[in-house]
Amino acid sequence: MTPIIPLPVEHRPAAGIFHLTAATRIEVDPAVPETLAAGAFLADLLAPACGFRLPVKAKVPSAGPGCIQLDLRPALTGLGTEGYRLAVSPSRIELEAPAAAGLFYGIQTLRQLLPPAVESAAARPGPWIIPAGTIIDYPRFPWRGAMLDVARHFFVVDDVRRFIDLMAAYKLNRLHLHLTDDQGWRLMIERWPDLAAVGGRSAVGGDRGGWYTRADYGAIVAHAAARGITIVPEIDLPGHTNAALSAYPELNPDGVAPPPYTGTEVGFSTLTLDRESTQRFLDEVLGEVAAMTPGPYLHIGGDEAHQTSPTAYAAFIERVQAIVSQHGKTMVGWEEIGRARLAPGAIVQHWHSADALRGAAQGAGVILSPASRIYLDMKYGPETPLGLDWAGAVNVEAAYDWEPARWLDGLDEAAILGVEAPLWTETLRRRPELEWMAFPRLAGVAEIGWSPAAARSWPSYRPRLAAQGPRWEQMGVNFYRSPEIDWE
Ligand code: TNX
Repeated sequence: MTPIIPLPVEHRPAAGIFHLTAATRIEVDPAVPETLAAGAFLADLLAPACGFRLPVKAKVPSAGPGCIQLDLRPALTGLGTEGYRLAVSPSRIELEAPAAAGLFYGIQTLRQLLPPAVESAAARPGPWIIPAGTIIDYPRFPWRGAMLDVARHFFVVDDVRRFIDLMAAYKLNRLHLHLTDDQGWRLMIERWPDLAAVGGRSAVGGDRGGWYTRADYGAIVAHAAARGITIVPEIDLPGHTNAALSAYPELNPDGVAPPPYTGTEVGFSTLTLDRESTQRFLDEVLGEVAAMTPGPYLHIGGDEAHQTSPTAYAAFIERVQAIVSQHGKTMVGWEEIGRARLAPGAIVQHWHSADALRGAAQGAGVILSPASRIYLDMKYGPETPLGLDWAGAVNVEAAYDWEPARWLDGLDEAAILGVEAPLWTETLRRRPELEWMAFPRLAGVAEIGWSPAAARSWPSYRPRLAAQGPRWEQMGVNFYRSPEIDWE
């Protein structure tokens, strides 16, 4: 059976092989834009390696052999909003899904059924063979995410696009961007332009800073959307705000802006709620970010506010919660927000304590990002050069071999929205370093979020992961060849 990550719900191999050639057609229903978009995406994906671009044509009633047929079937409700059915026979391929996301995910599966050379950027000879069989597939959790910290070190739009492409290949659907922190503010806010223009200049270690213009952010959002990924922007409040405080003196109680910060300590900065300028800042900044963001979520941080008393902290989060809701968004925050009074619909993100249970007790949904398992910035082992180790080393097996429903004692599985793997960048300065920390571990997180719990196991996963190696080589991914895996 062809190795696929994440493991599909049902995979029944059959006899025979489909040969994809320059004569293969992609058939869609031109009246259904989702099928047209999926067809174009598939043709574009295959073109570089195949050296030909498959034509995307209107489906004809008596479709002959040699076609890949894409169908939107809203009646397939049993597959949920993201599922698909993929049937490969020697003569044709049928991909059907109730919604656009499923078509996209079916294409990602098809991609892994093809030889690794399909990932090549240059034309290769093939043969482009796909083993016959039927796959029925849908995700376990609706939230399958990664987080990228572009605040400690800044990463240009192309780096983020590439990260999105790699996420999409494993059916991840949320990219949380940690846009602000003590060391840098990375998004232009027009009513507070110095947040980026001044607060965006710095980065950890005195490295070059940077920020996204509105157009940059829009480009990231659009690239993600075309791959089924929702951008979740984070404005970290009330702590982790030195960059903002350094850009606007009036945000400081003493009216004096602190210098930019390039170290890696946490928990020393805070905004103060009882200032007129803070209130205006919160409303205008969150308002602009909400307006720029088509997705329903606004992450407000809330972590490690060590300079804020428990009462002031709760008041701050509750005020922010009201503003987020006024701007029509769902509030997401790190687990600490469970200490505030949460409104219905709030989402808490567990990272290392039991605080998320306090959120869940109030009805909040929970995203699991346990640092000791899926913090992609943790070292793989004591010997690996990059990363931090405050949560311990996280090798490939540890990142994969844990069960969300059993992670937090007392957390009902129904409250779990899914998993998200954060990639903090205190020690990571360039794209190849991001990739080295994310891969292979992020593939395992994708499987935890997608595949049925009962079907998952480390012995089943290990060889499937090994089979990703040649694909990543073709894609030029700088992955860590962990000695835990017998790489192909
Ligand atoms: C804790 S996780 C943090 C971040 C650091 C990270 C490093 C969380 C909500 N806060 O500020 O970057 O550890 O691993």
